[in-house]
Parts: sequence; C-alpha cells; structure tokens
Amino acid sequence: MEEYKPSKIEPKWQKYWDKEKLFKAKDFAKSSKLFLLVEFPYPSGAGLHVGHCRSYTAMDVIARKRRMQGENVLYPMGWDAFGLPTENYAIKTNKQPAVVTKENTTVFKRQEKSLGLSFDWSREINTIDPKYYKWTQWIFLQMFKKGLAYKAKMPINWCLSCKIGLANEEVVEGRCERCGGQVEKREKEQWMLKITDYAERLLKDLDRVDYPARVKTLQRDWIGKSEGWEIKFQIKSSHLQVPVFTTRADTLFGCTYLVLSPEHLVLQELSYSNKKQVEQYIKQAKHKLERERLAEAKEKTGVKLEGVTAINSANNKELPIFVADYVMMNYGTGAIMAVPGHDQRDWLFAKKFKLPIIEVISGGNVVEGAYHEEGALVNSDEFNGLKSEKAKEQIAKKVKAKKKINYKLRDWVFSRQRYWGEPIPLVFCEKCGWQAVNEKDLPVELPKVKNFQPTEKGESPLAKAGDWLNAKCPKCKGKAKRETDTMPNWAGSNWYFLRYCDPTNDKKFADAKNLKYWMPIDWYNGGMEHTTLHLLYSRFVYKFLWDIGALLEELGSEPYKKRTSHGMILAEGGVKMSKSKGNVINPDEVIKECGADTLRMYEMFMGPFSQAIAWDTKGVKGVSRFLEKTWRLQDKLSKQKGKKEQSLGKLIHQTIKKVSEDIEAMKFNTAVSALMILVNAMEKQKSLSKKDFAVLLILLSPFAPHLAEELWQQQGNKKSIGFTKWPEYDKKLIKEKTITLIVQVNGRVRDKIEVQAGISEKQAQAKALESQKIQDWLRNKKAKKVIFIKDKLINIVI
Ligand code: ANZ
Ligand code: ZN
Repeated sequence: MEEYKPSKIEPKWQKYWDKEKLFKAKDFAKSSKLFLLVEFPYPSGAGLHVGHCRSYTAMDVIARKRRMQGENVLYPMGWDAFGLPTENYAIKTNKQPAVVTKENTTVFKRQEKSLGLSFDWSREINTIDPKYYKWTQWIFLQMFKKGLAYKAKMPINWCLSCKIGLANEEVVEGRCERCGGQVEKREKEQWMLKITDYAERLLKDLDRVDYPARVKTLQRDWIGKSEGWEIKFQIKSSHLQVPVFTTRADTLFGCTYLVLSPEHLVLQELSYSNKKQVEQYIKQAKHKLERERLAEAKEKTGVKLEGVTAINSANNKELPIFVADYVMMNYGTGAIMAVPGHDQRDWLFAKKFKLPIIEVISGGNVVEGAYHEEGALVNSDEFNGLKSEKAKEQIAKKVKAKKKINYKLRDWVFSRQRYWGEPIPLVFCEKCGWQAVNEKDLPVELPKVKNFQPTEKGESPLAKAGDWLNAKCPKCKGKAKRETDTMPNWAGSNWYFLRYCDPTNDKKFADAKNLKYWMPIDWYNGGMEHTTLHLLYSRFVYKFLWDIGALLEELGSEPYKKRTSHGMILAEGGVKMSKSKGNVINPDEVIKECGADTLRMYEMFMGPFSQAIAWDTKGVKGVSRFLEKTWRLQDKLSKQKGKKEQSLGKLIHQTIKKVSEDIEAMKFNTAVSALMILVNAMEKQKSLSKKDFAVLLILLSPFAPHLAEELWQQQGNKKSIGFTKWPEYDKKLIKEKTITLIVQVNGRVRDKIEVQAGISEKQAQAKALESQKIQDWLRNKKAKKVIFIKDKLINIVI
C-alpha cells in the first residue's frame, strides 16, 4: 500500500467537498437547525494564526459530528476587514487599504480552505463590502433616530502614535491595545452610542444564557452595578450643595473631609482663596488616565480649598474640602465623602494630608489601615451598635439621602478620525443641524482618496475628500456637509451573524423568515479578549434591533444561547507568539510538513481546550505518527483476507461514548486520547474487524476529515463519510459493574464505598483514602498493614 501523503489527499478532498456543496446549510430544512459561530477574523497581514485554527477546528469538529447526527448545520465564515492595522500598513507601504485588504483576505481564505474547515462558503460576508455596510449604516441610523447616537465633546483616550481616539476597552494598562503606544486624555467631539441605557438588561439577561462563569463575571464587573445613596453636603455660608455618591452610608459619621474631582463644575462657583494653586493642579490632572488616577497603590495628590468648608448633616461637623484626582468626574456625582477609617484610598490620602481618621465600624484597626468590612457601628451617636445593613437605611433616612444606582459602564465611543471604516451616514446642515441620510441613499460609500493619512490635528482624512463632502440636507434641501468621521472597527462585527442568515438580501439586513429559522445562535466560540468588547457590544445591538421590531419578538433579545472560549496558544517555552520574537508558528508550514489533519488533531490534542498552552513540536510529530499508524491499519485489513474478523466489542462502544460526549463538552484532548487507545488496540489485534474499522474512521472524521474520507472511500464507500450516520453505543455492553466495598480501620467498619467490580488492592486503597471519613480516622498515620478481600473488604491497620 501507498505511504500516507497528506499533501496528496488533502487538496483532493477539499475540492470534492466544495464541488458536492457538502457543507451548504439549507434555509428552512425540516431537520433541526444548528447555528455554530466562530469569530470572523480580521484579515491582518500576518496571515492566519494557529490560535484561529484552534477555535475554528474545534467548532468544525462539532459541526461535522452534528451533521452526521442529522442536524442542519450553519457554520459560516466572513471577514471583519475594516480597521487600523491594515490602514497603518497601507500608509507605510503607500498602497490603498482596499488593495491591502484584498491581498490579506485572499491569503486568509486560502489558509482556511487548506485546513479543511467545513464552512458554508456560499454565505461568505465581508464588512467592507458596500452591500454589507449599507446595513451597518442602517443600524446606526436607527440608533440615531431613537436618540441613542449623540455627538459630545468627550475627554477621550488619545493614542499619540495611531492618532486616534480609543474606547476605554482599547486601553490596556495605560497603553494603546493595538500599537502599545502612549495614550493621553484629550477633548474631542465624538459620536457616542448610549449602551448605558441598556446596562440593566445587559446585566440581568446574563442569567438567561449559557456562558462560562468567568465571562459572565467579567461582563458583570464591567457593567459594574453599584447600589448606594446620594447624600447632599451643604457648603457653609452658601446656598451651594455638593451631592456625593456612596455605597456606605453607614460610615457617614466617619467622614472627615470631602473630595471633588478636578473636573467638577462646582469648583467654578465656590469661593476659595488659593485659586492659582488649584487651577494648576486641575490642569495636570486632566491629562492623566483614569486607571492611573484610580490605582489604589499610587501616591495620593490633591489640594485643599482654602476658606471653604462643608457641613455633615448627620452630626453638623464642619469638613475641609479637597480637590484630588483619585475622584473621577464620570462616576457617581464626581464628589465623595471621604471615610479614611474604612476606605483605603481615603486612608492613604488622610495620612498624607494629616487628616483625622475615625473608626465607625468596629472590628479593625484603623491606625494601620482602612477596615473595609461591614459590622457594628461605633462613634456614630444614636446609631451605635446597629449593624451596617440597618444603619445604612436609617442614616440615609436621617439625612434625607436618595437611593441611587450607578453603573461603571460608559457610553461607547463610536467614531474615529480615520479613513478605513464605514462612513457615518449623517450630514450637517447649518440650519437643521445633524440629519440622517435618507435610507434609500444608503450606503454612503467610502470615497477613494489619494491621501488617507491621519492629520496631526486629529481631523479625519475624509475632510479632504472634495466633492464627496457636499450633500443636500434631507430636511431643508439646502447645502450640507457629510460627517467625515468613520465608524470604529467594532461596527461591522456587532451584527454580522445576522447577515449569515440571509447574506445577499438587498431589501433588509436579513429576512424575518431566515432569522426565524436560524436565530438565535446555538453555540458561539471565541476569545476571552472580546468579553467586554465585541461580546457586550453585539448583545447591546441585538437588544436594540429587537426593541425596534427589526427582529421577531419570539426570538428573544439575546443573540447567543451558548458561549465558550478557547485558551491561547503560546510559543514554545510558554511566551506569547510575536513577530518581533520570531517565534510565530505558521500554519502553512505545519500543513506543508505534516498535513492539515495533523495540525487539526494536534491542536485538539495539545491540552484542555479552554486553557492557554504552549506549542510543542514534538507533540505535532506524535500526532503525525498516530495518523500514519491509522493509515497502516488499512494495509492490515487488506492483508488479512481469509482470517476470521475479531471485533473489539466493548472497547468500540466505550470509545463511541467517550468521543461523542467529549466532543460536546469540548474535551477534545481526551477524545483524541480515546481514539489513540482504540488504534493501539487495533494494531495489536491478529485480525481487524471491518465494522470496527469503519466506526474508527467515523469517530476520527471530525478531527482528521481528509484521512478519514480517503480511507472511507478506499473501503468502497461511495458517499462522503461526512454524511454517514454517527454511531450510537450499546449502553448495556459498556455498563461497568460496581460493588460496595467495606472499609475498615483497625478492624472496625468506618465507611462503605462504591467501586468498580474487580479492582485491585492498590486501587481499592487509593479509593478508600479519598474518603473524608477514612482520612479522619487515619489522621495522617501510615498503614502498617492492609488486608484486602476482593470485591468485599479492605482493612487498613495503623
Ligand atoms: C464613602 C465610603 C466609605 C465609600 C467606605 C467606600 C467605603 P463602587 O462600589 O465602585 O460603586 N466613589 C464614589 N464616587 C466616586 C468617584 N467619582 N470617584 C472615585 N470614587 C468614588 O464604589 C462606591 C464608592 O466609591 C463610594 O462609596 C465612594 O466611596 C467611592 F468605607 O463613600 B464610598
Ligand atoms: Zn437643512
């Protein structure tokens, strides 16, 4: 028989699958639908990453298996192709971004095809296609019309090297997420989307979806709901009042000063004698980033306002007022009541400025640091002895505080002053202000411009787009100018999955019938890094579309039923893969050397799917040898003519069970191990059963589809293995018998445990030691002697 040559068989079957349209999802088919989704890639110049392969292959394994189980699977792919890296690269190389994008997309598509992924390519979408972004613009217009899109002067995160405004989510540890460059605060006019209007629903509906716990936690923390009170502080000898937001009204008697954020407007009304000093402080604070300002560990700075004080209405005490940058303007009221005994930042500040620290909750030692816990009140007059929970309500009532809910979530900065994005479909008329472009005039196409460099002033390159700028005001028909900002790179991805349901519709983003059939998405796998970005944004946009009736009510307002997440693939040695370190694994090379099936199977085998794991070239070789071994079983089968076939019986059924269940649980690594055990057993057999071999090929086919298809058709099967029925296991055959084992310590019965029948003394002892009861009796003492009666009793003598 011929040698196993992936480079020969893989392209052949890819062509065959394509030609037979095997993976085409059928709209409205009677069989039950399954919408499987992976995050469509940004086609960067670096080409497909092995991390993409991990996610795509995993879902491909599930897609292939479920098709074999009779489901109508939609597993689509597309390109999220607007964005900065391409634009930056285009600037560097003096090419048009559209040209660069086309090149990159071609590479990505070739690479994905060479992996044998079972995408329905007839539904391929691309966010830069005007037929696609017509609907991205349409969705924006609906938001604009409902008042959810507004333009505001915002202190934004400005990346000095990309010359672009960044959302909070795009600033990682004070640096630009994309280029790692320095970020500072700047005031800019920006289009904003009011995601904050949806904060409560985005939070509450997390209860209804099947996401990993850590994804839910991250989203909850990001939304950051906080329930507390707004308490007003009277400024002495003035009509002015300063409200503060606090979650700890129970600590009001411990408040020893107030703090205003440097951006607080009341600073302009208060009369204090050290104006110069305060102004100087404000000026430098404004350039600092939020994270920097909020960091607990950071050295506290601030300035006392000389000559003004506030009154604590709980005890009529007079309090000094400070301006300090650890209080943010965009949270709560922009002012706080400082309780240094029980808030660590206040404590550090009080130490530095020699302010009194009063203990009002007993249990800690406020001389050494703030005591955060709740507890019984002290030094709080008539509230002494009350527990925090009650005290909060009662103190709030005494000072007439209002209950208040705050969210950390911020509105979404939805514009940028760059070229390579969807134009914002609005025009500005001197008479009528901002106006929506008529829907029939969509899409507003991105004009071709020669010069797409960002400007130093931060103006969009489209501001120089000549004729394109001029438009008619849809309202008064007078002269108007187009908006020159473009949308951020999240715009195209926040609704893309809907387009897969009906990718060529030019009347709607997707027909209601198609949406009704395919939505919601049954299973969405993607990266953890998207948790508070794409995953949250798209939930918001989906809810909005649902609210305005663009989605059928019965679909519900959550797009994803189930979300899972893959771990990152690191370079050998456990560090991040990066071009600069030269440690990037190129899937093309792995495929060239070992084949796509090896790459696929290795990535499924390398470790627990949800965990980060380092690449291991030896591991790749191991999987490659396993596939060769499988290939040779074919030889064995053809040479054993005449011999009586031997079925592996129980092992076959155990493997069916294991592989089927593990795939569903995304325990791909243990599924592959089970296949390896089976192949080893077959190798040792004197003669192989044809039926067993067929089962092996079917179970193997989601992981190594090319090899499985080749051997399958060599066996004389005419139809693709992809449409063979997935096998079921015989429950009776694999049932393990269990017995009750008596466990004694020094001859006395101390526990009874369920164990598999026939286990050895060693296994029984290990099982017995797992019992907490037995551990308590042994108290770490070593066994002197063990008496074991098979399937009956174990006695540990100490
Ligand atoms: C008094 C107090 C006493 C506080 C205490 C905490 C502990 P979360 O849970 O995150 O909502 N705070 C309020 N507005 C702020 C702002 N704009 N910038 C910085 N800090 C601000 O936190 C609410 C607490 O954060 C509030 O409760 C306030 O400090 C502070 F023992 O008030 B607290
Ligand atoms: Zn007008």
